[in-house]
Amino acid sequence: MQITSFKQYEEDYKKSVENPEQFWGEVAQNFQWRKPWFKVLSWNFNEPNIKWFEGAKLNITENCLDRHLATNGDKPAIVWEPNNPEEESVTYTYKMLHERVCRFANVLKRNGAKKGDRICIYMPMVPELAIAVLACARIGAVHSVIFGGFSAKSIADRINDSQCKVVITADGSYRGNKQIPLKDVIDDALIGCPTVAKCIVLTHIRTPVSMLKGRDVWWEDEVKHVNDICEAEEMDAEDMLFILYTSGSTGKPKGVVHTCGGYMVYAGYTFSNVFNYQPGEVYFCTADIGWITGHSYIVYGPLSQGATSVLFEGIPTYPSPSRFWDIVEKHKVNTLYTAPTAIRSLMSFGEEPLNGKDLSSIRVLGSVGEPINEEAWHWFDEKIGHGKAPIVDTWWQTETGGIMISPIATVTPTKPSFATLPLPGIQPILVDENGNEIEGNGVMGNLCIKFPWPGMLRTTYGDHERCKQTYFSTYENLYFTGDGCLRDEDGYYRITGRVDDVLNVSGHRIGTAEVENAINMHAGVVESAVVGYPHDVKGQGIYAFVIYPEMHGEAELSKKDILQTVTRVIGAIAKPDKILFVSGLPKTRSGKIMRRILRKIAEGDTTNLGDTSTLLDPGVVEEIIAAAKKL
Ligand code: 7RM
Repeated sequence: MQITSFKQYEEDYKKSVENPEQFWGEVAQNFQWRKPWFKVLSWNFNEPNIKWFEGAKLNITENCLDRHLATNGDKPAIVWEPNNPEEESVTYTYKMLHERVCRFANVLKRNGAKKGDRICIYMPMVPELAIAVLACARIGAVHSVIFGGFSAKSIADRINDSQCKVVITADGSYRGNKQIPLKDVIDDALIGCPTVAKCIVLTHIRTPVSMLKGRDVWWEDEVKHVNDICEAEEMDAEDMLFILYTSGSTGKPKGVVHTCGGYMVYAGYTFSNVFNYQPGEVYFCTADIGWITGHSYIVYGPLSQGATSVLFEGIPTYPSPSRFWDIVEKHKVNTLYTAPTAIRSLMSFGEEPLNGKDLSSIRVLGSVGEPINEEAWHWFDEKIGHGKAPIVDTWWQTETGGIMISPIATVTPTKPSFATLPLPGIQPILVDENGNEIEGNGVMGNLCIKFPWPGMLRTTYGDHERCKQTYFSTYENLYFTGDGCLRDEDGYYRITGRVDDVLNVSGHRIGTAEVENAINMHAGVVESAVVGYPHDVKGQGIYAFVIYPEMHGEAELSKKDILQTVTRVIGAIAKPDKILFVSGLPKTRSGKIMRRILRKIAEGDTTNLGDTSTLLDPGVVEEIIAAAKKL
């Protein structure tokens, strides 16, 4: 099923558009099903109602584990690299991983979890995180992984939204030289989570934690009480596999729902093709499993293809900015898949961290999460790939489940800062504000997809109407991505960034409304408006305009308080980079904040603010500009 020439890409693409059911039916033959489908696809984008491989039965863990045992049981599945390079790395072969997953699946059952139950996972980047995810899938429970940087309140909101019954966590996690007390955070969250009956705690950093009698149990104790035999639950192709919360333009994150069959086929197919993965190669994706990239391209995609996936606990700059290159050298990494923000950050340390590092194993490079600027692209190409490793700039979203627009390594000619061409099965179109298709090349517009693909979201948990409104109502009969896009003279796609009120900070999606809500929770704040601005390393930084009328004492202290509030409400990832106290915000007569103006001010470009005559109080703009200059 691997595409090996550009001609084959063109043929496959053509076939996938002319006969999608035949195309995906054939791709799906490369997976293991308990029972075949009677219909490859039924769909409409109005409700929306999308079904792939209807009638088919499977368990994704049989595809990620069991089916490799006979021939590849002793092959490394996961290579774990700890935060501290002095500690030993750990390798799990497919046989070992299978054994651990089955054992932990039995622990879940022993703690009352069953098919269809939702389970929240809040863990460090350790092998047990992958084991927990796969164990849920093994018994048909729905996992909802929450990134370790989210606050107790964010966790509680997510747990309650999907009524999780079980939580899996650890005492704490390491992040560079910091320790994060995960169990303490969970304890705070669970005060407001009546549905949670059990909390399973892994020992990792050996920090003292409090264990609530009847609710909390230790991972290490539990696994002693069960054996390692656990038959996989038979799942319908359209049964829920997982929920992953993601930010949108409202204050409340949505639980994006992915299902078993289509997601498996799409994650596996795209992994194999985009990275041109070859048997025996070592593949390293630096994302966190708390984000979709980790779900699809650390766990499910690679394991479904029998690959060796490196799982790294730490951060790129600890103990030094050589860390990635040391890992590449140590584990002879063939594919490195990372984010532009990491590349830019490492770039800023110059070439010294690269001196003496053997990067000759690298064959393919990948980028994901945000637009990659040309400078970072060339640095990645020259310094890391030595001009010999194709870069796959992969555009996709939590909602798409897998990579959508991307070069196919060794096949598609690349072009700096372009995600290039749609993968087979993906039909992108550009539309104008009115939803009219913009045809031809050398054009820009809003990026939509006009035909279903197996990895697409099926709903947003507990609120199907919201799924319809957010993705399928802006333009009739189209899935709207929220991204702006250029299609150049060659028909190549370049994603230019979000066109809605969603920020992309270091590749993490953050809704401006969410940050505003958090800031507004501070007692002294009356109102706020948040916009993004260009940031050298993060891609986008967060700029907050805040009305705080009765400031007693120093402004700097109030800023610190606000940052702490945001950290408590959402998590440190949403902390504004700049806070500007203002006496008013630019609003229209109907009370709408004119973010366009604030964005210009945040960018430091106030030469052309456009029409400000519709503002309620045009004078406020001058005042904000003056204050911003002093910040
Ligand atoms: C995989 C992931 C999705 C948003 C998406 C874009 C942006 C992602 C690229 C990109 C330009 C890329 N999922 N984005 N990849 N922009 N080039 N290669 O990141 O749900 O967290 O974010 O990220 O705006 O809509 S996500």
